[in-house]
Amino acid sequence: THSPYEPLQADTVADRLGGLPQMTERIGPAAQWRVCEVGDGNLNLVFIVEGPAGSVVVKQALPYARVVGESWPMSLDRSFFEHEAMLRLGRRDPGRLPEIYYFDRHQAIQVMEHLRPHVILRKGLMAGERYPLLAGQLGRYLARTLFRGSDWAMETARRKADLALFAGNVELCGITEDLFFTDPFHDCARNSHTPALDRAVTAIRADRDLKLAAFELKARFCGSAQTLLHGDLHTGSIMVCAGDTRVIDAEFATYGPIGFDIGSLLANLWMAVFALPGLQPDNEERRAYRDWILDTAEAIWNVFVEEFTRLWRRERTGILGGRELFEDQADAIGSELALNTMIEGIWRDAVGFAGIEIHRRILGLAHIPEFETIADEALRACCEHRALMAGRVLAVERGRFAAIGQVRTLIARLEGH
Ligand code: SR1
Ligand code: MG
Repeated sequence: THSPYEPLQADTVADRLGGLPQMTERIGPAAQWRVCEVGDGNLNLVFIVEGPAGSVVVKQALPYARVVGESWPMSLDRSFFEHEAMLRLGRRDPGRLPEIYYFDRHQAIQVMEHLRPHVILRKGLMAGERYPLLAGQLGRYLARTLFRGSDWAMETARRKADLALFAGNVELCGITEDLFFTDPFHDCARNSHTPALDRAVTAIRADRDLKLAAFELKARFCGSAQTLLHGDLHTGSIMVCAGDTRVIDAEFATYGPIGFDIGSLLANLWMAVFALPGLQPDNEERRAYRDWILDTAEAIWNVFVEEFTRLWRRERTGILGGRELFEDQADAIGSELALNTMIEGIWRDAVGFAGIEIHRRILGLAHIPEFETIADEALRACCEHRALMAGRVLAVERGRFAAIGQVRTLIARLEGH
């Protein structure tokens, strides 16, 4: 008895949603709403709805990929998985996601908190803004959500139920499998790249070691259901202001390796550094900003390790709690050895996934504005090529980065290239 799915338009939002108490109680009567479509992502419609008493965000999935058009149909179910993931991630790190006020599965509509004065982190970084709380809040977000969705924290029944639930997000998981790990490394019709990179691209597609690394990392992504991932944690999925950081857009949520979200995020920070010569003049200020981004990436990882360690010591109550193995015998050393092995594996994965994320953002379907807005093609190609060289080392030699400071050394070496 549901009315058939219909995409919202700015001038139909009041008619369609004006009867919802979740809206009117929060922002006032529909007759006084002002509605503006602001979505600039690859997939969905996003409206800001302002009333006399406040404002909310309305997000609706389209039955196709917005970035391509109706020729790429896409299931509305992603909205259901996004909603389920947002609820879980929000519970695992309270306050770090927008509050969700309403969800309509059939119309694929979510109504949520309008974050103000937040901006998309990617835009803030392109504008040269600094966010003092960013690293701490994101490092803890990563540790809490990734630990608390895993076998270390969840008991068997809930964990298996969630694994089965999110296994249903097949369509978006399949997009990640293809767009990250396969498309960039062969001549796929969905790909595009800066023409001046033609020779580098030919070399990449003949690079057996790199393709082997992509293959191994794809196998890791598909076969290692360590935790519930956000699944698309780039700087466009984070909103920030001076005092707050929020994570949005969890529609690619899936069970996967802990290092995936971490690597995606770090890669986008490192790409922001490689894009700087195309976005700002070369001066002291730019060099200081570059250092701030690299410091932020390092601090995110360091805070992640610190918080993950705290959770490991205090909250290990799940299937892999291991208390019988270690604590019953007061084997604190065994427990710490297990933790260290885990963190080393997470880091190795994160480094490798970062290398893959860099490739797919320069060679695949979904590019990033840091590079795309560099009008001078030769300069853009130079920035992208340096990032690709870093990405190759990260993916192929992911086992040789003993500490995150070594990535900084790699970046510095390539900046002089
Ligand atoms: C067709 S979807 C392309 C990309 O946009 C999303 O934001 C994800 O990053 C996805 O890979
Ligand atoms: Mg998104």
